Amino acid sequence: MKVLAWFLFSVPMPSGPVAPAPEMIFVEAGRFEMGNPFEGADADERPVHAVDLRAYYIGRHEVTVGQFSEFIEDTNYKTTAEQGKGASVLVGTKVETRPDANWRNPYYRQDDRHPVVCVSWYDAVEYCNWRSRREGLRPCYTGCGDDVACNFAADGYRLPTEAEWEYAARSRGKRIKFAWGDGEPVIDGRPVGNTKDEAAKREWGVEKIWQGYDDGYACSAPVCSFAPNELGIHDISGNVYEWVWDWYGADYYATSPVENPTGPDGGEMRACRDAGFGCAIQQESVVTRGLGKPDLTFSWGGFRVARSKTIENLCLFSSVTR
Ligand SMILES: [Ca+2]
Ligand SMILES: [Ca+2]
Repeated sequence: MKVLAWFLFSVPMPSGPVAPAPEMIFVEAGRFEMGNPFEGADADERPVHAVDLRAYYIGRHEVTVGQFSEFIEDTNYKTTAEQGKGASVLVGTKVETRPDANWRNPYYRQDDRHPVVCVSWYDAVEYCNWRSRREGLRPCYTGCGDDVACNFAADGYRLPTEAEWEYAARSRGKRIKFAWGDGEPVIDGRPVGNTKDEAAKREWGVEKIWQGYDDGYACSAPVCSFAPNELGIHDISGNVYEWVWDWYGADYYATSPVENPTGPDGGEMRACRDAGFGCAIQQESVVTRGLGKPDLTFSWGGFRVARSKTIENLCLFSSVTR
């Protein structure tokens, strides 16, 4: 278990031109062994257990600053950080909570192609519902605060479940540690992931890095800067942490249903996956579980979207999925 150091609003129907839909990757249905089969696994990553998933779609990349700014411009939504909470940011070798930190001001340079960060789980859910309405789809989420419900039969956007995230990150459940395989993030001599690397050491002076590996980015990288995994999904290892739908349950793997698990019925923490650029990725593999309070906001955490495979969206995605 890697503890991450630490209400929904009614969004009006959008008006104006419809922005391009997020690029989605089709993930075929299948069964896999979810959990950490490797030596040194944390207790919450065991037992390894069978999971059957129906087919779904997942974002080709993390939601970007450009995509998120369309949501804000359309709704005037105030993110959790902008409501006065601020966000945790990297200041030298330290993590500090700064009241003026938010997705517009993560304390490092970003442009529209970078993944949006400093967004809470609540912000991610609101984005999903807005995106659904924007495209005339049925929103998946109802309710507010800790009583949000997800309709997985809806054709709109939602967060992936923890199982969906892991299955996609492992290229349909392969026994691998990282999206690129088991070794260092280099394929054909080229870096394939934004990790806590030599660039981070140069920028911040931090020592616990992937020694000798240099991806060129001390903070976030533009999405799709590195090669995707076998399914065509970018940055599912590296760049930023990603919120998923599930409440976090430390012992959930022991009781998880086999068919399409969606996490515990309640809790205090939401699960998140992957490793941000600020984390030592050797300890943050595709089977490692993360968690945080749903109002947690930090400058190395964002999200990607998913959609259920429904009859309605089969045709819609035929030209943008593989
Ligand atoms: Ca890096
Ligand atoms: Ca990521």
